Amino acid sequence: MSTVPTKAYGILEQTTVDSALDEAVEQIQHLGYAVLDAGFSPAEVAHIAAEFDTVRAEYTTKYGLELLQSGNEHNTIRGMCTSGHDVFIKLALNPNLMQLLKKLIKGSFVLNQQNGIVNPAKQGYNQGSWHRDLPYQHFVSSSVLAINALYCVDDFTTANGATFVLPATHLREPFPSAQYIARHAVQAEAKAGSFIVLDCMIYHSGGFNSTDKDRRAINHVYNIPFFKQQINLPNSMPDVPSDEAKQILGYAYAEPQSIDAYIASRVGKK
Ligand SMILES: O=C(O)CCC(=O)C(=O)O
Repeated sequence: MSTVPTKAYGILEQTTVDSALDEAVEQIQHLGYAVLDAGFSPAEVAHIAAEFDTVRAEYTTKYGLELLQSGNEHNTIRGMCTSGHDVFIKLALNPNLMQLLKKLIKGSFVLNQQNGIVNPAKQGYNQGSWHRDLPYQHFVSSSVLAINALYCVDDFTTANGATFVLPATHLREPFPSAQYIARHAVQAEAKAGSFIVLDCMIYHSGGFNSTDKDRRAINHVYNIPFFKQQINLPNSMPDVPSDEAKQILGYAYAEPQSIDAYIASRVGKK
């Protein structure tokens, strides 16, 4: 391959970036995905992995494997931040991620869901199909509506089914042709302790895990407050200290239960 040209002509405007964060922002805007380091020490990465297994075991005991299997829910752990293990609330408020989201989403954003995801060894699973994270939607938006930050509990490798993305499909309405998919799908490898950050309108799919070990991840969908949460998280979460955390976790946006409650919520607001 010849070297990439550095000269240009006819340019009136150019984006400038001076940090890894800005590079990730630019890549997500153009291609729909990027990898972001969460900034954890190896001990913190290991702690999250251990807590993941504890919560998974508690969740499976609570609901029962048979029941979870009957709804194809046995590879998903819903609402990890409601588990009582504080590390998942901290993960949902990760400072590097918050900085990135503030650059990508105009105005406020809310955590829509935080779900543990297991890509099981040699089986296939419910995320192994192309989808958008605002599923069933065939429009594009001039500004970002929602972002999925998929935290890698384990290294994501080609062998263990690292996430496939179809670059730039957040910018076009239809699902692309089989030919486009075969030619342009990219598998996003990433180290444990990273987030694979996706514009929620990009088509993506988990890959097949051909290793002997489950591949674990935790998805975090954040969206503009116009959309409701997948599950009402504040209802089953311990109280959180700061007002900003409350806002991001959705305490401020539960819909009033009645007109009376709505009117009461407006009192004193112009
Ligand atoms: O497990 C993966 O690689 C993909 C997860 C996914 O598709 C999702 O969180 O929407």
